[in-house]
Parts: sequence; structure tokens; C-alpha cells
Amino acid sequence: MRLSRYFLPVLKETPAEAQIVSHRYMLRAGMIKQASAGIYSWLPLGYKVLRKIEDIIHDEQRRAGHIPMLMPTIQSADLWRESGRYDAYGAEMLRITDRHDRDMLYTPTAEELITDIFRANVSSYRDLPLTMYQIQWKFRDEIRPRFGVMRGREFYMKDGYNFDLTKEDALHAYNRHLVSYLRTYERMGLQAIPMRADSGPIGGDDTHEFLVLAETGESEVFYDSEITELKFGDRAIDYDNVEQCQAVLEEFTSRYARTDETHDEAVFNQVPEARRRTARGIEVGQIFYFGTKYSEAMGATVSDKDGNQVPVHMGSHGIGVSRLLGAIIEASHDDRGIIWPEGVTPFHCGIVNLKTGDAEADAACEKIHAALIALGLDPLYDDTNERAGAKFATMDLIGLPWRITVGPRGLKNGVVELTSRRTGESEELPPEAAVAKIAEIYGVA
Ligand code: 5CA
Repeated sequence: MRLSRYFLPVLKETPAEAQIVSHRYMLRAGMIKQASAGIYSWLPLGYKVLRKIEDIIHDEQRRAGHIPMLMPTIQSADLWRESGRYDAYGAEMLRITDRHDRDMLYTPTAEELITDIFRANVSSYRDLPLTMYQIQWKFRDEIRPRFGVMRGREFYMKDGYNFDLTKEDALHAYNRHLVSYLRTYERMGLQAIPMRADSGPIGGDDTHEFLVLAETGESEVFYDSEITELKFGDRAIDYDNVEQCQAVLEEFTSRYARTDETHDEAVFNQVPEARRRTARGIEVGQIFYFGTKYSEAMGATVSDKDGNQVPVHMGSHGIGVSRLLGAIIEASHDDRGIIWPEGVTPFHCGIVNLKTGDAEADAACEKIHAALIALGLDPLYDDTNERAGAKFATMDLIGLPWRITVGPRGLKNGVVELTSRRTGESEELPPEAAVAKIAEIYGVA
């Protein structure tokens, strides 16, 4: 992509309304624009990262055997009256009346609708286990929308729902989700720690929130520092293997790690003092097992092996897709801008032409740009007439992990410069070698 043809409305000034760094950088880098309180347009650069995050989630859900689908954002109130949540949800639910005076709502989550789909179509234990999920917009009329996409009113969420015959099967689904979430966040360059939490309006006893540690996080968290040394990494996992998934759950949840809602000072004090940590965290996901809460209220039953009608055991599992952009930036930035992890970067690398209009520099940039595209990569080529300093400032702000800098002086010696956004380190090398190195980094060599 040529920057001269792209839509990247970068702001020079720091917007006064933005209190935290991720919000400031998302506005300054032209990723989002507020449409009204807690509601944002996703400009091209922000939308690209949103899509990358979505792709990783789909990929990891597929690995875990979960089935993608899509449900509407506007739902009838009737289903929510059946579960009892139409009244219970309170002012956070955006209620809408259609032209026939029917009560509708903008979905804050989708347990009711998926349960309705299930009960209309599944009647036998033979069709279980079943886990379906969607990535869809949600609306919660938060009292205090703030921090940009972190606490929006409209936000993008992955929500998955499992249906199982027994509690044991449903707990396996819970464990499967925990494993798939660990993998998902790691691929985004994040460490998200599962912590015992409170289930709130979703209900149920078993629930873990995934928290990214950050000073600007809205949750207060308490944990054993040993937990930050755990990494799922690229170990093999068989999602059908109950013991294997259970072992991962135990490994990642046996140490003390709780949000303030479930914090217990007496239990915390049993952790050796040197390992006790109090910090703040950003909740980027939550998994729930709530048993038969919705299936009983809504008559979602199946016939078991003996022909008895039994309510199914369920859970739901969410990832804050739009919030993740904020969380990743909070975890990965410096005073010049964002530093995208390779897994979610909007463009794989930047190409900066130090002297646009110089025939040799232009030709070299074009060649690098074309070579990267031919490899299936997505570079952003700054072919504008801005000064070099301004070009660097934009590249640093938007946070592409790699930059190739091309200028007449280097080209005389047959070299360009390859710079890492994270370390700031540069090396001079021939253009072809710079392209080869980028290809190697992204595994397309
Ligand atoms: N039905 C369940 C699981 S699908 C559910 O709704 N869970 S939730 O309430 O925990 O939301 C899932 C995730 O969405 C949260 O972990 C959080 O990362 C994100 N989220 C929740 N509210 C907001 C909000 N106002 N703005 C941005 N993200 C949010």
C-alpha cells in the first residue's frame, strides 16, 4: 500500500479527552474516531488490526473444534423474558421499540438466542457435545464509557457457547476454552493470566477472567508472581483429550490469582511474601460454566441414553475483541508510539523513501514494495513528499515492527537500512537481503 493513496488521518496534537496511552495513540494514529460516547468508527488502520485479531481467534477456535456462526445484534425481548434477564439486566441494556410496538433490544450477550436455536434443533444426546461461537457487535449502555475502545458502549466480542450432556463434559468444554484462550492471547504477544473471578449477570459458579497486567487496568488483581513465568508456547495439545486439557487448567490456575471480587486475604497470605503481588489488570476475556441455568429456564433439553429428557449443561466464553487493541497497546508502546507485535501488526513493515522524487530511491522503493507483495506480505510504503523526520515520526507512531529506509546515499553503496521498532537497532544490507529478512521473520521465506 502506498501511503499517498491510503487513508491515515494522523493527528499531531494529543487529543485532550484521552486519559490513557492506548486511547491517545489510537486517536493519533488515525485508527478510530468517536461517533458518540463509547461508540467508534474503525478507520482503515484500526480496522486492519481488528481483523488480524479476529483471524487469530477464528484460527484458534477452529483448532479447538468450535463452530463459527453469526446471530443478529437486534433481538426480541421475549426470549429475555423467558430467562428472566429482561428485567434483571437493568439500565445497561439498550431497549428499542419497533414500529409495531414490539420490545426489542441490542444484544449485550447471546445466551438466550443461542439456547433458543439449540432447543429448536437438537433433541438427542447423540448430537452432543456442541460448541458454537460468533464474533459480533454488542451493546452495553455503560454508565461511564471511557478509555476509548477499552470500555465502549458498542464493542466487538467473541462469544462462544457449549452444550453438553453432563457437568463433566461441560467442564471439559470449559477447560478447552481456557487452553484455546491461552494460545490466542500469546499469539497476540500478550500474557493474559486466568484469574478466579465473579460471574456477574451471566451467572454460574465456575468462572475465570483473563487479565493483562497494566497500570491503567480497571481491575485490581492479586497473584503469586510464579504465574507470570508460565507460558503455553507451541506445545502440542489434543483438545479431545480430557486429561490433557485438565492438566493445563491445573497448571495455569493452581497458583493464587484473583480479581478483587474473589480476593481472600487469608488465602493470599499463604503465598510466600516475596511472591505476593498486587497490581492492576485489563480483562480481555472470561469463561463461564453455569450448568442448567438457561436450559432449565428455556426448556433446552435432550433425551439421554435411557430416553429421559434432561436439561443440557452449558457455559459461555467471551473475548473482548475491540478491547484487545487497547490492551495490546497498553502492553506494547514507548513514548513515540505503538509497537505492534508481529502477530497483529496492521502492515508487516514500513518502507520509508528518504528522497521521494529521486529516480534511484523511487525505483528501489518500488522494487522492495513489489517484492514484499509478491511474497504475500503487506507493506506500507511512505511515498509522500514529507520530510524524513516526519516520515519516521509517523512510522514510529503507527508502530509497524519493521522499517526499511531507502535513500540515495545508502543506495550508492548498494544498501538500505532495516530497523526494528522494538529495539531501535538498525542494520545496513542490500535491498534483496532486507526483503529476505522480512520474509523470514513472517515465515514466508
Ligand atoms: N456471555 C459472556 C461470555 S460470551 C459474556 O458476555 N462475558 S463478559 O461479560 O465477560 O464479556 C466478555 C468480554 O467482553 C470481557 O471479558 C471484556 O473483555 C469484553 N467487554 C465487556 N464489556 C466491554 C465493554 N464495555 N467494552 C469493551 N469490551 C468489553
